[in-house]
Amino acid sequence: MNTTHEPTSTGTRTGYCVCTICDIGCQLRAVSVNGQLEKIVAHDSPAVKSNVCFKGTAAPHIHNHADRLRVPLKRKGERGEDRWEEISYEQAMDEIAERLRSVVAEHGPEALAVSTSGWNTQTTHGFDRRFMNLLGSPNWISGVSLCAGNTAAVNRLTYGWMPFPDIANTDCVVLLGHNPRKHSWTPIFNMIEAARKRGAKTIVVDPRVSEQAEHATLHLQIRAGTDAALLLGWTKVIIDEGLYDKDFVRDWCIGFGELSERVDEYPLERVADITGVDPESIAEAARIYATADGAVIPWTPITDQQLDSTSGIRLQSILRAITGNLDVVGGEMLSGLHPGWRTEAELQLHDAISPEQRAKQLGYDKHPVYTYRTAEMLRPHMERVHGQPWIDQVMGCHMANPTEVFRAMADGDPYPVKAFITLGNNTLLSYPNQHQIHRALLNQDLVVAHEIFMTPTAMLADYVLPGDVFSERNHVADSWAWGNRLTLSEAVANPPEQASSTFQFWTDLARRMGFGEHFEWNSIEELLDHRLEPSSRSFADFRKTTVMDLPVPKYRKYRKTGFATPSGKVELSSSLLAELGFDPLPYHRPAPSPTDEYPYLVFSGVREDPFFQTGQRNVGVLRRRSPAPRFFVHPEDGEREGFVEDDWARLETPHGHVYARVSLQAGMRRGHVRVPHGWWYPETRGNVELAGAFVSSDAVLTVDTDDLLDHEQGIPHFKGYPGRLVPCDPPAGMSATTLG
Ligand SMILES: Nc1nc2c(c(=O)[nH]1)N[C@H]1C(S)=C(S)[C@@H](COP(=O)(O)OP(=O)(O)OC[C@H]3O[C@@H](n4cnc5c(=O)[nH]c(N)nc54)[C@H](O)[C@@H]3O)O[C@H]1N2
Ligand SMILES: Nc1nc2c(c(=O)[nH]1)N[C@H]1C(S)=C(S)[C@@H](COP(=O)(O)OP(=O)(O)OC[C@H]3O[C@@H](n4cnc5c(=O)[nH]c(N)nc54)[C@H](O)[C@@H]3O)O[C@H]1N2
Ligand code: SF4
Ligand SMILES: [Mo]
Repeated sequence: MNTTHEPTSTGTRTGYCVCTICDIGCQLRAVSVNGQLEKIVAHDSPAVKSNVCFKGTAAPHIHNHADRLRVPLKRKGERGEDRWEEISYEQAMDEIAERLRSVVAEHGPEALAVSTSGWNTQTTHGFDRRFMNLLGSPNWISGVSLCAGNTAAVNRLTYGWMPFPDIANTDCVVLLGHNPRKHSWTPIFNMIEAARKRGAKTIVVDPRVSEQAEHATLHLQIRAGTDAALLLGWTKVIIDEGLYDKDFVRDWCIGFGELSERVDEYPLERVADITGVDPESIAEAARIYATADGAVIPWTPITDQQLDSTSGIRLQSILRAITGNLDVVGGEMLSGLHPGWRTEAELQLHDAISPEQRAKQLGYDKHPVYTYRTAEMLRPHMERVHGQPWIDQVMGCHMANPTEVFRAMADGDPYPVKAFITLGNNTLLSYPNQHQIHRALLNQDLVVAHEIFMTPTAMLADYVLPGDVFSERNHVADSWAWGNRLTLSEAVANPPEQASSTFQFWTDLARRMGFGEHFEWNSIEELLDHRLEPSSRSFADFRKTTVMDLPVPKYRKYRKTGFATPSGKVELSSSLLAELGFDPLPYHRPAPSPTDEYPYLVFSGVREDPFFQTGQRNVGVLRRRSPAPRFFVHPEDGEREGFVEDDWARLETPHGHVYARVSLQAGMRRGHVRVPHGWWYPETRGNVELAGAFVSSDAVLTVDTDDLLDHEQGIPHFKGYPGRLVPCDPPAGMSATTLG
């Protein structure tokens, strides 16, 4: 193995690091002593010094954790038994290559699937896709398919780009269930706070009184899962009252007439009925938004996880456009690419995989919106406007559909997928239908996990490779081709024993698989030199001169280039959706309603301040802040079901059940239950199956049958599904210390 790090041996060293504990990527300063991360200190620039949360400052507890994986492990015994043999990195890589070769020989290259969200491994420099494209597999999936990745793909349908909100200059912020807090997406929270102080209005749409709702100009306490209906109502008010930007609509939009007809189907009374919000407040919110001097609807994961997700996301795009907020100060910036930087998409080599293999991508036929199929249709328009054919915004623009991949892994339908590599992603808990994912992993000939801790997913692997962390690798963070900022991240510490980067993993695997000539860089620094080449500077130059590089924004760029859509205009009625056989206009699709048997509307996916997604339950300083998972209900609902604060409950849906403590919260909308994401119990490893992966994970509650997936993308529905709460004892096998 080539070492990818400059060893940092003795003495104290301070560097700029981009934190990857969550996906927002604050730039911090990290101090190491004798090659070990000592502490995180605030940034020295006043502009960003408050962009740090208590997870970021806990980095030394994570990076120096006693449970950090240090050497490659090979499975002993049955899959999932969690018994291991330590082996050398060379042996692990030789054996992985050998097994992958036999899977490909037997089933074809499409039998390899890869899952990575890329945030925490600090991107793979596109090497995962590069490897797969050279091999011939299109089956790359990611947690970003439930997050900003799929949002980016859907935004591109309407105007060819994923916009970034100019919160710093805006007059109005709309938060559709998005709830940045002091310790959750801190930079966005800080920006919203600053905007509020300047007098910007905030509109919060949320079934509960969230932290953001408490300070909002207007809070619409919506019924979960009905955001698309609400936005159809807003659009109708804006059109009926003539509050749209007539010049922009005339000159730059197509399909306004069809859109007007569609929203006529959603008069305020109907929208009020669906959403549970009174008609006056719906209209008032629409007016505030449309008449603001610059307004933004920042990306939200809420509409990424609903039955009519594509419509919900499209409606946000449509509102941005018809109110004249695209690519203007205080509106939504269409940044374009950084001219001095090679994007991941360039490194991914999407022309290396044949069109026939691309068409085998799982999801390509049935749920095509974020697959290669739509990317192929957008290709000439991307090239025309942005100079590159395969731009991959937020990694989400040519993914396979996870549900279809897990089905192929579990049942060989429509063809077998028999090798699975997961990097920095706790796959078992991170998609819907956990039982199917479990069967899928059990049915593989090869599973590799690249991880920093022994997660339930890693326990199901044949080989577990120890990963490095952000304080141990050099990097230039881009903004996933969403924004165009470049940010320095420096190695200040040494990785443990045989831990290494995902860059190294793909390079070493490619060399063993016979296409090493395409992985010619011998270190991350060499690769960074290559990526920075268009600006004629090396990584060493960049590091000497630049902490953060943010090109001066240019506005209304579409006047020169048009939009990157087939018509060159903003497509209010989407020609791409029509060509793919879907409704080209947005609509509301009702989700299953509560019943006598399952009387509550459950919404899952709560992010807790001390943890990122499924991580950090093993980090004492963070776990003590939230020792056990919690269901949140309105006090009246809680009392009716016989609960007092802190009682244990079992939440049951027709598909599964999970356990957590009950918290009574007056701010909850009645009839709703709020459920956290990502819980497992690392401390029960060895005593409870897969360290409690099935005890409290929200992925157990939902399945991904067709009736519960968004049509166009195949996105699962997490926001508003029927369930019931049953009093119970604490889950079996959990000790008092575990449960706090
Ligand atoms: N500490 C911490 N911070 C994080 C993360 C983390 O794991 N931990 N994860 C990061 C990631 S990847 C993401 S995607 C973001 C998510 O960030 P947020 O969007 O802020 O997610 P939540 O904190 O779950 O808050 C979502 C809000 O949406 C409301 N909501 C639920 N269902 C609906 C609905 O159907 N409609 C509407 N309008 N509102 C609804 C909830 O009541 C809640 O207040 O957080 C990021 N920040
Ligand atoms: N059921 C369900 N599924 C969801 C969601 C949900 O609410 N419910 N939310 C969705 C959303 S919004 C998102 S953003 C995705 C998030 O999905 P991911 O970002 O993939 O998050 P995790 O699945 O928690 O996996 C992260 C793993 O990376 C490991 N890790 C951390 N740092 C490093 C590193 O430097 N190197 C390596 N090799 N590994 C590292 C951690 O130990 C952890 O196990 O999940 C999505 N999936
Ligand atoms: S918000 Fe916290 S965890 Fe996320 S990048 Fe910033 S410091 Fe790290
Ligand atoms: Mo996310």
